[in-house]
Amino acid sequence: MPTAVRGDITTQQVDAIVNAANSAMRGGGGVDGAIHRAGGPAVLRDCIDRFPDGLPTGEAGWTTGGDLPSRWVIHTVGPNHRAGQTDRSLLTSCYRRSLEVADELGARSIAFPLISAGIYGWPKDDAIAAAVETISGARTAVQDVRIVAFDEGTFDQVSRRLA
Ligand code: AR6
Repeated sequence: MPTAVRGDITTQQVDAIVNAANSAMRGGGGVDGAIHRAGGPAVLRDCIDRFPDGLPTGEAGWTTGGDLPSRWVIHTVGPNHRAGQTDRSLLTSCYRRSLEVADELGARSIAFPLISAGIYGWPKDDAIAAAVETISGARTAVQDVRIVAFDEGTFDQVSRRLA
């Protein structure tokens, strides 16, 4: 079962944090911008080296964490609900694939933001349900899985869903 945490994902003391990236994998706004700012240029360099053609929606891949407390950033591309990508299996795939990448890396702790729930406009309640269901149902060796909520209201919603 995941745990709910309130705060900024870039300060989490975990092996890997997950980035809600876009297919181009060259940075952006929201949590993506915060992660690139805190991780420094090594994160972008690694994105360019490892993902010259970007990453498809629903997929996940890793880079260094650069200057972050986390050793790795696992980048995943959520569906853009606002642009009409409403296939929920793409959203659940982001959580499943990120945990698979974490297992390949040997990560023991990971922190997720609410993928697609910001700029990509996935309805918050369902974004939380998708995160909790998929993480809870996944077979993974990761022992500490956190869902990081940026604001108090979202933290309360995630906590209620986990109760
Ligand atoms: N820590 C934790 N959560 C955060 C933080 C933070 N520092 N900053 C934002 N959130 P979003 P998306 C929350 O928009 O919807 C970018 O431009 C935020 O409140 O970051 O998947 C990418 O490059 C929301 O609940 O990601 C893509 O183009 C959640 O993180 C696009 O945005 C996700 O919001 C991806 O949009």
